Amino acid sequence: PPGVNPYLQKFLDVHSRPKVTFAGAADSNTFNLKMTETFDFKPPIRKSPFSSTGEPWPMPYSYHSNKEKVLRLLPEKFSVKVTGHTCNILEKAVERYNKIIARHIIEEQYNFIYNFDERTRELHERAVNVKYEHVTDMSPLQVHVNSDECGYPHVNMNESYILVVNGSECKLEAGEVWGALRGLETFSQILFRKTNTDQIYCKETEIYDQPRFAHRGILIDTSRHFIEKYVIKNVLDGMAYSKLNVLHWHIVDDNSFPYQSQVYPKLSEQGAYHQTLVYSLDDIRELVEYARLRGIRVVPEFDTPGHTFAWFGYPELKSTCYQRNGQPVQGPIGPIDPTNNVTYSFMSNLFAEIYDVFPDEFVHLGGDELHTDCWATNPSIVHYLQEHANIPAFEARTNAQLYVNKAIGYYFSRLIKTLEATAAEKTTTRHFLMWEDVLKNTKEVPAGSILQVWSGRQTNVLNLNQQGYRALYSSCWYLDNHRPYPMWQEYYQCEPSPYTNDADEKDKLLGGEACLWAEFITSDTLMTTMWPNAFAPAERLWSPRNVRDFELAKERIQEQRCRFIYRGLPTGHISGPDYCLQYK
Ligand code: CP6
Repeated sequence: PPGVNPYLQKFLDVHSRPKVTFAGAADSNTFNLKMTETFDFKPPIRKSPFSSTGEPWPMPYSYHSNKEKVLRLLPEKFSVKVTGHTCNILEKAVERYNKIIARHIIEEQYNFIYNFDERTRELHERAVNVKYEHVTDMSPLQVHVNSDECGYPHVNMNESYILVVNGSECKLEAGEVWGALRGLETFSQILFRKTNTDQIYCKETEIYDQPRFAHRGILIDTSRHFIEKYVIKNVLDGMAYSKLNVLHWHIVDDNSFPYQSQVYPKLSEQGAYHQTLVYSLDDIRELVEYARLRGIRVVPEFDTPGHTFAWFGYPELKSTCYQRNGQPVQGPIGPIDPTNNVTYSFMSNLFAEIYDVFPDEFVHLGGDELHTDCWATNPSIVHYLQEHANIPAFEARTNAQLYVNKAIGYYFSRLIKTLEATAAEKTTTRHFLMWEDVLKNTKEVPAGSILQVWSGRQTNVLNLNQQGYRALYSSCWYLDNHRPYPMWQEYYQCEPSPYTNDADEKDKLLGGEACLWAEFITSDTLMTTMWPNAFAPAERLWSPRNVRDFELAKERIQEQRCRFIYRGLPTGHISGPDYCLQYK
């Protein structure tokens, strides 16, 4: 066709090439290469070269802006003034956001930014669509925090804030420093730059904001592939830019044990892929502090009794399973032995160390995907559980699933009692998260536990709640599970809550997590697989439940992707052809 895009022409030319023949094929297999994609010839809307039209992601609880009235921020006159309580979290955040807001000024990179042709300028201005007729200068941003709390973030932290930018004031007010962090992020997002000038602008804006859910998480898995420390920091930056507040660190699993314990060094000596592919306790402290400064909690997961092949630098923890011929199964395979006293003293010592490096009140104990076939084959385990836990031995033969579920119940109630006592000895408190599997068919899960739904739908949340447990939802946000390519719209449409009433919802569904399991990602591909897909759960978990129209969200999500690129975070495409202008 006339005027065809030259890139597309290359694809079309494929049809006129000779057919590809495979030499040696019996009956001369011939392959026709086919075009299956249909292309939309509309040129994409050019975004701001500063990847910004000043629209926030996730959408605030209440957001009003006035395109008729814009304010000009002159970097040399602008400053952030802390007028209320301050502390190192706030001071460091102000430093970070100053740099994000005026990086081009600080780094004297004007030339990268202002060299745009007329067409780019016009398209940008059309996208921003504001009137520059009544411009006034912006006053310094006053940040006022009403409390002096400045410790470690927690599930009940107050993340709400008010942000007002108009001709007479520019003010961010928050009850706690956590709200100030979220508000500074929003402030940095509603600024945009006028093309071909060095000026930053902001529409007159009034925001009242608060999260829908308290627990807005991302799961990373450092067992299947080792994830470099700097990549984890990138993840934490991306989380801060998206108002996500829990890093669920699935740190060990069958494939490797990169947690370098000092009390039990053989765990990583024998379980890590390599002695350089470990996280020392200092590495962990560094990451936890990096997260804390961004209002992000780090919840470690030490998954037991299944998914533990990498733990058997201490073979005494392992259950022996037997084959039909009575021979024991060799190798690391086999869950942790729930009937051995050594198991519980080991866990107590290990978790005492874990509590030291991970100050979060929550620890994830795993409990997923336990295979049904080991414990029932071991006569001494079956005998022990009959004696000590009243689990009928005949069920081991007649109903393997029921048997293993009851056995998990025994293991977890004893493990949790042990780990609660360990916490008490250290005069600290810990609550426990587990995968939903732990609850199936057993009533032994201690009340107050939080269960994470990863395979079932919202009805599983209801079921857990009816049995007295609070829930986290993840099923629809398996970010590694996309085929043939990610569709942010699907992640975005997912509604985690079975409730329509806020009070029930807040009480029973703590929030959700996007899970990025690492079988098929590495340190080098983690970021571009996680983002932009995790933008979708980030908005679902922060914004009110009626913010769910992806037609309305698509411009903003594109802007968020470009914002990440502009801030230096590797980020993938928004399910299809698109682009961001990049500056290094
Ligand atoms: N590892 C662990 C995994 C998964 C789970 N636990 C998993 C299961 C199914 C899918 C993706 C990941 N890889 N320890 C389940 C919670 Cl589709």
